[in-house]
This record gives sequence, structure tokens and C-alpha cells, in this order.
Amino acid sequence: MKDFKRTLVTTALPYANGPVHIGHLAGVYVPADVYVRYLRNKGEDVLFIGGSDEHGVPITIMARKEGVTPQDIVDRYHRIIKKSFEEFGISFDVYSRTSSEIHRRTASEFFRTLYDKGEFVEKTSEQYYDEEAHQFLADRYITGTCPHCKNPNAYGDQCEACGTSLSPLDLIDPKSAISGSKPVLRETKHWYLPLDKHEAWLRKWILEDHKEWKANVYGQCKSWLDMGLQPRAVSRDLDWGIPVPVEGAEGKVLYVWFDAPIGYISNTKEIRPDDWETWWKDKSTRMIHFIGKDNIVFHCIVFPAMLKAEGSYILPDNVPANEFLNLEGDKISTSRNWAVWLHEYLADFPGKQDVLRYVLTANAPETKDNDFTWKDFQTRNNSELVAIYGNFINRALVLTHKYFDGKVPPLGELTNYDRETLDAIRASKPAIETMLDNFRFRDAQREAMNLARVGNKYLADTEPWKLAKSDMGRTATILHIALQIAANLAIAFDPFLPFSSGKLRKMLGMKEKNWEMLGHIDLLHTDDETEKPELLFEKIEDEPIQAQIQRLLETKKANEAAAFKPEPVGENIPYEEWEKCDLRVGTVLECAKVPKTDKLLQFRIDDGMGGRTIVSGIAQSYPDPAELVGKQVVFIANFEPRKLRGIMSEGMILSAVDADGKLRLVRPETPVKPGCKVG
Ligand code: B3M
Ligand code: ZN
Repeated sequence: MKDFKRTLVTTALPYANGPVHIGHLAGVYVPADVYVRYLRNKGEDVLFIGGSDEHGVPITIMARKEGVTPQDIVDRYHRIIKKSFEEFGISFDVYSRTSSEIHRRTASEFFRTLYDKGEFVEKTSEQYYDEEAHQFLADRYITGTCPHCKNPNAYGDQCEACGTSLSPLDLIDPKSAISGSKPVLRETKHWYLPLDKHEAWLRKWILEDHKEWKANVYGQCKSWLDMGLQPRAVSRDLDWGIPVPVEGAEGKVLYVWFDAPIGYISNTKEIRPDDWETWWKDKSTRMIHFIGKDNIVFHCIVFPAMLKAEGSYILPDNVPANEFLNLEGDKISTSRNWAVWLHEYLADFPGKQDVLRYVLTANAPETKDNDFTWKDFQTRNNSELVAIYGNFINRALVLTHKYFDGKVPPLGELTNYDRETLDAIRASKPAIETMLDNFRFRDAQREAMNLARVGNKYLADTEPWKLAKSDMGRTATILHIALQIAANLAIAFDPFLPFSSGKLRKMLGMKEKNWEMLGHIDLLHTDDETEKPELLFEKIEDEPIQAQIQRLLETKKANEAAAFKPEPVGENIPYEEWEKCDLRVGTVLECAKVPKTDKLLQFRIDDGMGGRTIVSGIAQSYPDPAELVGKQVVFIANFEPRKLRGIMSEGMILSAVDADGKLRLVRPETPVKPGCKVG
């Protein structure tokens, strides 16, 4: 690693158009916070920068839908997001926002510098304009028919039915989402960052000089570079954002992805007005961007190109982007409410921030997408945090209070097993450090948990509670060692589980939490007082877990119902064809499952003509066939009889297929005489 004097850590600025969920936490904010806490505990000079991204089209769409201003929207969500981060212990030095005045000025000046240096190219192109609303339309504001799958509700940037990315000009019958009118093409001028001109140095900088970047990041950059970079527009026709600071650019704002990363600079200025430049321009500063995989191109290619074009800034040293976290096997989605929202989690599991931090790190999507499940959450809490770490700490402290009045007992003569155990403690520091230095947070946390395992096993093997009856000296030594392990755990876990580590340090009477203490076996001294132990973690029962799973099942059902689209209507048929079909009403006399089948029910129907048998494939929707007896059904009476499982079926019973795939029998609204015609 190159020599550096300070580390600037940035985290992606979440859009202020919704609260934050576990995917955000797992992908970006927990790993960044673990890293920052680790560096701080090492005594390094660190700045941890966060903030809300408050521009962009989706925020304006939401405001319009709700009939409020975009500022109202971002005020609302900025507050919620900021609070969630605070509650989960994400220890930002600053959490600001891109609607701030200092940001407007900083981004504006940045643009102007590039403009004055001739770093942009200006291009005029034709874009859709809404003549009723008097404005150009962002891609998302245009809907129309998808040229590929004919979905009539495709957006100007993407068809969500077939997944194709589109340009507004691809849409058949485009419509403005604002006024509903047909938009017209009009010329408009924009400024472009000519990424093609930056390609050569970017190639060298990333592909040759940063081979150490994570494989997922390096790979994505390489494929972008191999495709060849194109100029990218850095302005938009929109009335929400930072005005383009150029004469004749009325009605144009900076593209949200141009101003957002500059937010890192503005937010640094906000807390370090006097030396912010040291953090951004001094070569001995190391800058690390924590982001999710969908932001890689902006942080590894576009933003570095902007910084380079400006000329006085440093470039990021590493961009340890994560993949995505799924929830119970499905992609997290705000619009489908398929998420665990942080504020809701805390309402359901008050005080359990560290449990979620632990589980999210244990399952961090570091190299591939990963899955969060409530069962796994419960298991990790109960069989790792409670059964290993918590149990060990509790035993060590309870025994210390029972036999030594809560005072750290003296260390006597050591056995081989004691020595091996102490060696394991000493070895933990370099192991955990290497992992943290390489952004391998799951491995690092696992290593810390292994140390707790060592402690747990040590007590289980040596059984000091038995020895206490015969050998107090030995009991003292064992508990002394156990307490030193506990003190080490308080240091090792501090970056990951800051709340519990704080609690543990307090119980152990530890004043400090320097990382350098890790691996030492003299963190506590004989006769130091410990506090009466409180449980570090509590068992989570099945009930609250079931409640969460149930809530998700309900969400899924509601989504399926909302997503329901009737099947397309079949080809027209002439009247004579329809006439051939003889539909009748009958009353169910008997109904039972056909043995050895999953789907078939055998009906005996009173058809007013002596009765008939019909076999119907609806068993899965009617698990209790007896309840159908006495009900009326509609059936095709002249359907050619056919044998099903050896039973002659004389007709076909009609049912509707509901959105969830369940079949529902069709029947007259009030009972009619069996044998009546339907038509
Ligand atoms: N707001 C996109 C996102 O939340 C964007 C990140 C900006 S980082 C400068 O995924
Ligand atoms: Zn399509």
C-alpha cells in the first residue's frame, strides 16, 4: 500500500425519495462504517462523508404525483434517512444534502471550471417537448408502446415488460406523462463530457495501475472500457436541480449524476471549511468510495474523468463496490415494497441494531448477490451472537462475580492449553487486519467470532465452575484468561458491533478501545473491577420471525394482484360457433377427490335430466370437496364424453382463473332449476 497520511471515505448518496432498507445498509453503509471505525480505532486520520442525493427526475415525478414540491419530498426523506443512519450507528462525520447552498455553489463552480477550460462539447439534438406543459420531457416522462414486445406502457428509457432499454425515439405513439398530449420533437442544446477523450488514461489507470480492485469492479470497468466510451450529457432540460451556470442555459440544470458526486466535495467543505482541500487535493490523501454495483461506472469512470478534467483533484484509491442483497430470494424493490425498511426494523426489534449489522455483514454481498432471510437472521442471532459470543461473555463475568467478587483474578501457572489459547488471541490481530485492509468484512467478522468460539470452548473444556470446589488457583487463572479474551472481543468486534462493544467495555471497566490493544493478553489487570453482567444479546423467538415472514407473504400477494393483467382476448368466432356450445346449470350431488391424483375431482351432478358424472381438474383450489355439495355449477353439457383416470366424464365445469392462479367455480347469482340453459 502506498504511503498516505489520511483517508477520505465516501458512501453513495442515497436518493431522498424513499427511506433506506437493509440492501443499502448491507451494500454500502455497514461496510463503510466498519472500515471507518477500524481506521479510527487505529488512530488514523479519517473523514467519513455521507449525504442525500436530492436531485433527479424520480423525485420530481413523486412530487407531481403527490401534488407537493420536490423540496417537500427531499425534506421528508432526508430527515428519515439521516435518522436511520444515526440509529444504526453509521458514524458519519457529516451527513448533508445536495439541495444545500454550499453544494449548489460547489457544483456550479465545478461545471464552470470545466466549461471555461473547454472540457465539454456542446451538442444540439432533437428531444421530445410537451407543448401543453411547455417543457422538455425527461425519458421517464414519456410513455408509449414498446417496439419489441408491444407493451403499451413502456417508458422512454426502458420497457419494464420485456426489460429492453429504450430511447424515447424508439417508442411507438409516445405520450407525455405530464399532460397526456403527444410530444413533439424540438431542438435543444446540451453539454457533454467527452469520455472518449479520457479513455486512454482511464484504461491505464484502472486496468494496469489498479489490478488490486475487487474482481467485480475491475471486470465491470473493463467491459465498459472495451465497449468504447461515448460522450455523456451532463445537463438536462428540467426545473429541479442546479441551474447550468452558462448564459442562455435557462431551463437547464446539471444532470443529477454530474452534481451528486460533487456532493462528496461540498459535504467535506461543510465540515472542514478550512482544510477541505487537503482532503481532496493532497497526494497523501487516500480516497475510498463505498458504493453498490449499479454505481460503478459513475465512480470509476465518469467522476474520475470529471476530477481529472478539473485538474487539481486526487482520484479514488479504491472503490470496493458490493453486489446486491436480495430479500427471501427476490430482488429488493421499493416500488413493490419488497424490503425491510430500517425504521420499521427498529420498531419491531428495538435496540437490536447490532444484530442486523452482524447478519448483514455475515451475508454481505461482497463477491456475488446474496440473500437475506428472516430464518437466517434468527439462526445467526440465536446460535452465534447468543450461543457463542454472548454465552461466553456471560459465563466469564458471572463466574468472576461468583468466585472473585467481580474482580479480575490473578494469573497463575499456565498449562499447554492455556498457552495455545493465548496464542490464538495473539494471532487474531494480523488475521483480522489483513481482511479489513482488503475490504473482506465478512471474513474479518467471522474471524472475530472465531475468537469468541475459542473463548467459549476454553471455558467449556476447562469447566472452572467444577474446579472452583477444589482448586481456586486454577479457577483464577482460567477466568483471568477468559476475561482477557473478553477484552479482546470488545476490541475486535467494535467496528462491527459498536453498541454491544460499548456495553461490554463498560462491564469490563475498559476505558480505551485502541485497535493496537488487540492481541494483547494484559488488557485487564488483576483486581480490576468488573460490573455485574447484563446479557449482550437475547434469544429471538419464532413468533416475531413468523410475523415478518407473514408480512412479506402478504406483500407478495398484494403485488401479484396489483400486477395482474388479463390475458389477451382470443380470435373472434362467428355466432354459429358459439351456438354450438350448450351450457347448463347443475347442482352438485356428490364431490370427491379422484384417488391417487392431485388435481382431479369427481362430481355427480343433478342436471335435471337424470344426472351425470363430470371429472374436473380443480382439486388444488378446493381442498375440501365436500363443501361443494349442494352448490350450483355451470357446465358444457354437449362436451364430448371422455375417460379420465378410468372415469367417463360427461361435460366440462366452468371456472374462472384468479390472479393468483386459483380456480373459482362459475355459478348463477341465485339458484336456478338444474338443467337450465346458460347463454
Ligand atoms: N443516488 C444512486 C443510488 O442511490 C445515486 C448515488 C449517487 S452517489 C454520488 O443508487
Ligand atoms: Zn417491451
